[in-house]
Amino acid sequence: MSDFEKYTIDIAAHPMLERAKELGFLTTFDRAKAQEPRCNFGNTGICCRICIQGPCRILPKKPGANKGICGAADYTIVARNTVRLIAGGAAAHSDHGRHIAETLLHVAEGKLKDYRVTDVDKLMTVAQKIGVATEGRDVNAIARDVAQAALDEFGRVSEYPKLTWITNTVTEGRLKKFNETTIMPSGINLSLAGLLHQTHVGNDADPINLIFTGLKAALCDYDGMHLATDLSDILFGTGVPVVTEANLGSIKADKVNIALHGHNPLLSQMVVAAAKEMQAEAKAAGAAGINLVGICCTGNEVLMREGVAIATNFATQELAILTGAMDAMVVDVQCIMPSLRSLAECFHTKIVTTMPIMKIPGSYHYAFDEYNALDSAKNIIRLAINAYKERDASRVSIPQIKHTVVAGFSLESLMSIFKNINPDNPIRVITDAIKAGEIKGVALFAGCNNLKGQHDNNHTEIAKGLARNDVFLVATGCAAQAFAKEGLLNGEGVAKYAGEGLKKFIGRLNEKSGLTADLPLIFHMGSCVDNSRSNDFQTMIANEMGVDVSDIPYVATAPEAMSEKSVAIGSYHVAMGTPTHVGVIPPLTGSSLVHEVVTKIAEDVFGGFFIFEADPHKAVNRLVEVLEERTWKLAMRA
Ligand code: MSK
Repeated sequence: MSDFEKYTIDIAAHPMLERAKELGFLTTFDRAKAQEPRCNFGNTGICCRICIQGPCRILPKKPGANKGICGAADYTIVARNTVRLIAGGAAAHSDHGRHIAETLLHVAEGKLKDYRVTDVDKLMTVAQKIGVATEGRDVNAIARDVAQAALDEFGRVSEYPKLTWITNTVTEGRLKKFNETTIMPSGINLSLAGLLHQTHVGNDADPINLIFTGLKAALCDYDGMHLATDLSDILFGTGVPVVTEANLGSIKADKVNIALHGHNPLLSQMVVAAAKEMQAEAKAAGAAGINLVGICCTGNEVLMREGVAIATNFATQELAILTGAMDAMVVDVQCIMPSLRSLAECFHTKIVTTMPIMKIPGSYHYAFDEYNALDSAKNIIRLAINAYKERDASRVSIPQIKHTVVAGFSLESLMSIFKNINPDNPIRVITDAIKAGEIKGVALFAGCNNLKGQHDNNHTEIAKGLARNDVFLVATGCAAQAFAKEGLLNGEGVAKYAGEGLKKFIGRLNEKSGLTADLPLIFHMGSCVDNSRSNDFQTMIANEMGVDVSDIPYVATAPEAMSEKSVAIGSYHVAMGTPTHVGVIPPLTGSSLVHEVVTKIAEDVFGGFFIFEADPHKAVNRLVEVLEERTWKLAMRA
């Protein structure tokens, strides 16, 4: 096996890695290798850098060095480091949500000419859910109140009222649990600032108290994500099934190629709209038109709503430039490698940063202006068209590898398929299949790529293993993109990998789906923030079964977790009562106490717990075991 094959299972990536080698460019795969061996203190979470007397590294058997200079024990250091990761993730997701809420408010106030409320039905549903009056009111007045309710989530400084989105979207049982355990937040900013205060040097040394504060921050993550999903749907429409394609073969040699990368759909939606208007300009420059492709979660946002193809996911973002055909890469926030800029110098590619909090020295910065959003998008497309004119055709080398993708499964679109089978109570389509033993339950795939393992391998191996075991699969983020690139998001995936029960179940959905394409093996629910769609799915299943979410056979897995956001997502899933697998051993093994709490004791309190297992086959066995245990317990109750 060549080094490239060891790096990634994505065969489209291999020739691009070869090309990088020829150019002498060290990709993220090379940089990951160069970081080995990792420092064991950092790797196990017992390196404390909270104050600048440090770093303090814990040597458990060495008197004096078995604690930090301040006296902090391993469990304090590990707990503090972990909850600070959660705070970072929750801040990123919720700030993304705040930006969308601010935009919706300005739309409702008539200040923005290029945006509008696209999905009025979703606006009404969200308004009713959070207690905003709708009867006889103007759409913009309702939108203003919904946006204001979202913005109020951030600035509240007293402990009451509690966060609106959590209060109105989880089961009664969960709400009671969050209140009893005092992890129910009232204000997002308040909770995150409180956490940073609590973890300051000389503050909280109690790992359990710290973990509970971490869970409170994780619930802020949930709240920010949920409102981001809801308000994005209101502004841009709720995803419906789309057929498109994925992998580097979606980049077109004869077109102006623009990659949309990051997370926030505010600008990328405008680029999609502008591209439709500017095809003639591209043709005048000698191209066959404009081709948009997505990377990371901005890619997932425009895939869900516009059917834009997926070029690749997090770990292979550099490779899109190595095709020599990428004219511009437009980035917004989160998961964007700073290395893109130096790689772009080897080609004609323009890297365009757009947000005030995400700049890369030497790249083009086109400040995103929501007041002139469409014009901002057009300026960026013009930059790409001009770059296309500089493209050296002899340096274009696009791996002709791509797969058909059937995606766009918002919960609404999934329910409309279920409705064709059971018009009176669509959710019973899945609860009946679980009760009948046709499927063993549901698994959510979330999260990133992590080069501590072979790129995309954990995602695909675990998905195939669970599918063979008749588990219904939903996915978001870079996990969903791994599946798209590997051909698992189409009907062929069902034929190849689904067990008999799952095949029968999806077959039944196919008969009544009303779609021209066959349904996929795994249902792509959207971007990272759209994990909230999966949480709503869980809540619906639990309510229909008459139990709490902690009792239903529903698991989550982040096979290649990497970002702080993935730590926050995993943590709130545990608080939601979900057994949550992580395929990378996180930096907390330095404290057996913290490790025990999150993998075992958490189950006694919340019903959810972490499973840390790097081997994909062992992970499948464990997840199936957990699902079977829950199904058995449910049957015993009946
Ligand atoms: S982009 S957070 S690498 S899923 Fe959402 Fe992918 Fe993880 Fe970023």
